This record gives sequence, structure tokens and C-alpha cells, in this order.
Amino acid sequence: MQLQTQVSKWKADPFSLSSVKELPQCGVIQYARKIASIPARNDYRAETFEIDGSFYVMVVSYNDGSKHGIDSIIYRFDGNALEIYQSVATNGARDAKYFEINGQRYLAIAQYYGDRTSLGYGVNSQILKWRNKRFEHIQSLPTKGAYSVAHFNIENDTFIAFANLYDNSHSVNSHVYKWISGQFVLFQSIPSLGAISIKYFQIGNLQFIVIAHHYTGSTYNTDSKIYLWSGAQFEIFQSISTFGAYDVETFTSNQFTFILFANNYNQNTKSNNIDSIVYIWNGVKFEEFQSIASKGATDFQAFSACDKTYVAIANNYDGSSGEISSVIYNVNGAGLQPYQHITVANIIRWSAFTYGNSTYLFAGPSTTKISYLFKWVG
Ligand SMILES: [Ca+2]
Repeated sequence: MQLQTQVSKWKADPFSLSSVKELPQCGVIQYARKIASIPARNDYRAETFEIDGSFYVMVVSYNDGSKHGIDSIIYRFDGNALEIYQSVATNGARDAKYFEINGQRYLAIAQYYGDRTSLGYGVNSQILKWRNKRFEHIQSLPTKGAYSVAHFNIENDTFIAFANLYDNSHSVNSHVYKWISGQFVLFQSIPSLGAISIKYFQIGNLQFIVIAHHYTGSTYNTDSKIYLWSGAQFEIFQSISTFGAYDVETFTSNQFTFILFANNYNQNTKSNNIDSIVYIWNGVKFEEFQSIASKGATDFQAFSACDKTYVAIANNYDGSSGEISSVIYNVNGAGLQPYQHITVANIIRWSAFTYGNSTYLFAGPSTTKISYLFKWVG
């Protein structure tokens, strides 16, 4: 079938899981691949990994509209189709990270809410290990409404860190775990307020984590925090004023390091129409670089395609509707410039990955129970 015919067919049937959406172009039309076998559920993001020559896409799903205790699905991906490979029992899963330690393969899954176990927000998060061509549960870690997990190495040590959002209070610690003798052991507790996103990054020899703080329990207008590794632990480095921050993203372009906070809600103006802010490392600290007009922003995702750097922002809600566009920006000397609008409603998270020479974007909307996989064609 001619691509243009496919485009027309898919456009005419936007709820067939195979809607064509427009993406920035490197010269030819962009199109979305059909996600053939994805079940109707609310997906959050996609984590990808390659094992023994096979490429896998794990779709992290947090509920099916009525319960959080559902499976997240690992698909095998060949560049054209997603084939169900393994179902993983999860509880309100919000994030997953794949990593390797000494040649062994693991997944850390951040779990937000457990109605399988009646533990609610106190549900454990979990560590899985690849054995006999499957991921198996090997460890539970006590988290509190965990929303995000980061993995990083410092010298020869492996760490993971969870952003904990809520358990009867938004004032809950977030936790850094260190891998010791075959398991993760609590390494450091970090006071946080509705922690919703955590990232690790390096600038030269400096090692940072940054935690987006979403809500204090009484206001969305609160500081998010950047922490610097002291050689022994993470210590507070800089506070950034944020507004219902929903995500923090970092990327490097042209040797400059940027931090982006997706702001979701301004308590003072009671509005979702609040700019999201890009910060740049000035050699001493992070300073404000650019304001990005956004509407109930929930995510930034940086990625490369066609040898250029792009950033996708998820605009989730404008205060009355989620039927709004999300935007892909290209990054150049002038900063982030709008490049293309993506007309999928209520996107809550973007995930980007590379398979072969192609870049793919996964969009998980927060309401429609349809996720989209875009392929960047150029
Ligand atoms: Ca992100």
C-alpha cells in the first residue's frame, strides 16, 4: 500500500490504534506505526532495551480505568510491529529503567499505587532480573507513591533512586539505593514534597540528581531541587522555583547542559497556562535560559533525529480541555524553537528511543487509553 494511502486510511479512522500523526520532517512525510496489540489501558511511558540481539519495548501502564493492579507489557520490536513478549504484574507502574550490573540485566519499576495488595500508595516498587529469557521479580523496595526511578553509576558503584510522590502526605522522603552484594540497600533519604520526577546527570566531574517537586500538600508553587554528589552523598546544590512541576529533563547540546522543568499548574493564578522553564549551566550554577509557553505541561523529552537535537513537550490540559497540541522543538543556537505541533490530546509522557537508524517516539495520553508510536522518517 502506498504510504499516502495508508495516511489517508489512518486519518479517517483515528481510533484504530494506528492514527497517523504529523511529525517534524527531514524531507518526507512522517507517520506512525500501528501498535497492533496494545491493550486498552492507560500507558505512561516506554522503556527500551536490547538483549541478545532482540530489541524490546516495555510499555509501562498504570491503570485500566478502574484498577492499578494490571500488567505492563514487554513487546519485542522489529522496527515494524510490536509483538507481546512478556506480561509483568505491576501496581500503578509509572516508570521503569533497564540497566546492567556485571553483565546481568535488571529492570527497576516505580510503582505508584497497589490495589492488588491493598497497600495503596505504600505499595513496594520492584526489581526484576533477566533469567531464562524472562524478567523475574527478585526484590521489593519500600516506596511511597513512587512516580519515577533513575539509575546511575558512580565510580564502580550502581545506584537507583526513586521519586516518591505521596503516602497520606506529600511530604515523604525520596530514596537512593546502592547495589551491595546482590541487592539494593537504602543509601540516602532525601526529603521531598510530592516528588514526581528524578534524573541523574553529569557535567564534567560533577554528578547531580535533580528532583521535580509537584505539590506540597497545600500548594503547587514550590521549589524543585538539584543535588550535587559530595563524594559521600548527595547534598543540596540549588533550588528552582517551579509550579506544579510534573517532569524534569536534562540534555546536552553543543557542550551546553540544560535542565527543563515542565510546569503544570500555577497556584497563584489557578491556571494551567503556565510557562515551562529551560535552565542552562553557566559554569557555576543553573540560570534561566528560556520560557516555553505550555498548557498543563507534564513532560519534556529530549531526543536526536536527523543529527539534530529536539525536545518534545507534552501539553496535557489547558484548564478546560485536553484537546490541545503538544509541541516538538528543535534546539539551535537561539534555544528551543517550535518545530511541529502534535495533535494527540492529553499526552502525559513522551518516550524516545532509537532502533536501527530510526528514531521513534512513544506518546502515552492520560485519558484515551490509546498510545501512539511515531516513527521519524527522513
Ligand atoms: Ca521526560
